[in-house]
Amino acid sequence: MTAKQELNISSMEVGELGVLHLRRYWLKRRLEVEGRLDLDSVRDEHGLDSTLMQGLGLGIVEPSEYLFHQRPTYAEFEQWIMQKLGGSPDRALVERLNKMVSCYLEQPHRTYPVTGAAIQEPVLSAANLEFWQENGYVVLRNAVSAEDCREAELAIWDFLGMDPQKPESWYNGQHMFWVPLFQHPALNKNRAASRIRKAFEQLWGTDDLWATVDRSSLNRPEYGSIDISGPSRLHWDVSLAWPIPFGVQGLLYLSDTSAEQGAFRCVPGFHSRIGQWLEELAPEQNPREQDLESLGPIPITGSAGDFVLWHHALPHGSGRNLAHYPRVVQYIKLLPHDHGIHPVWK
Ligand SMILES: O=C(O)CCC(=O)C(=O)O
Repeated sequence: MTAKQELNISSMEVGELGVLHLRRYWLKRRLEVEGRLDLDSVRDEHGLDSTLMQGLGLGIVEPSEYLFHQRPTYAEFEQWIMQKLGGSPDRALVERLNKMVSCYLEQPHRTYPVTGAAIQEPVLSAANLEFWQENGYVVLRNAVSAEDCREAELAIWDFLGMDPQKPESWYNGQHMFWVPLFQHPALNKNRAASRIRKAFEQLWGTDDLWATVDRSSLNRPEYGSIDISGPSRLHWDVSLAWPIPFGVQGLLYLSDTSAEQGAFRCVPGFHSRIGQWLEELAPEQNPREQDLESLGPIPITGSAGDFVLWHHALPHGSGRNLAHYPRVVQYIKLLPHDHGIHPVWK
């Protein structure tokens, strides 16, 4: 067995970029790759690691892959970050991140959603919020402009080397469903869209949120025997260990999406029933392997620019695309640094 190494860099030690916790994050990934990290000793830093990487505008996937494959020195890691971001993160962002790290380490985590908070310039109406409470999802219409959608959609087509007008180009190459394009001005613009931010603020009950840098997807019409079904099996992205902390996921339709066009699907209202449903399962029954289709999922349709928000306790997944044009989606989530994470994955 490989000896565990002491994690001897504190969150307060900084490098050239002056970002707290970044050096420790780098060392943790390095020790992890080498099988020398005592995971139990750092489990409660998971939210901090993830907020730091999202807050820097890097997301989780690319830094993890880079650190895993390249095993850089810390100076090289900082250089890579600057190259990804097109320069150093600006002063105001570094200050906000450093404040976040200090709060994470020093203050007790809050319970979400915060009730009674007054969010300025709300975008979800009282009827929207009532619908959310009952169904665990809500659609924010016209969250971004048609033009911003089109720019993002074109960036995705371009990245995949496909032509939206030429179906014969859609089935070339390695593409399955997910699109690992993270850094693009059009995608960043949507991540910063004020209507999307406001909707998340209203649901979390705070304006102290960080946007994730997530991938996109292109869900093509079914064709022959090629497996392009993506995450069509209903699932959860959160641990089902009880209690499930509050959490909100979201996706932006970049193309108009009808019910049969592979629309997002979820089981309305299940966030209120999941506790009892889990309790009624026998101990040997894995909740993820039950017949979730029988719970009654419905497709959530939308026009380009509409944004779907759903409670992460809803079983959800994409639909099969039985129409003629791909469904194109950008995933966007905003969350507080101290959002709850159950320590046990179930
Ligand atoms: O793209 C979709 O419709 C579903 C996405 C999904 O399953 C997920 O984000 O976990």
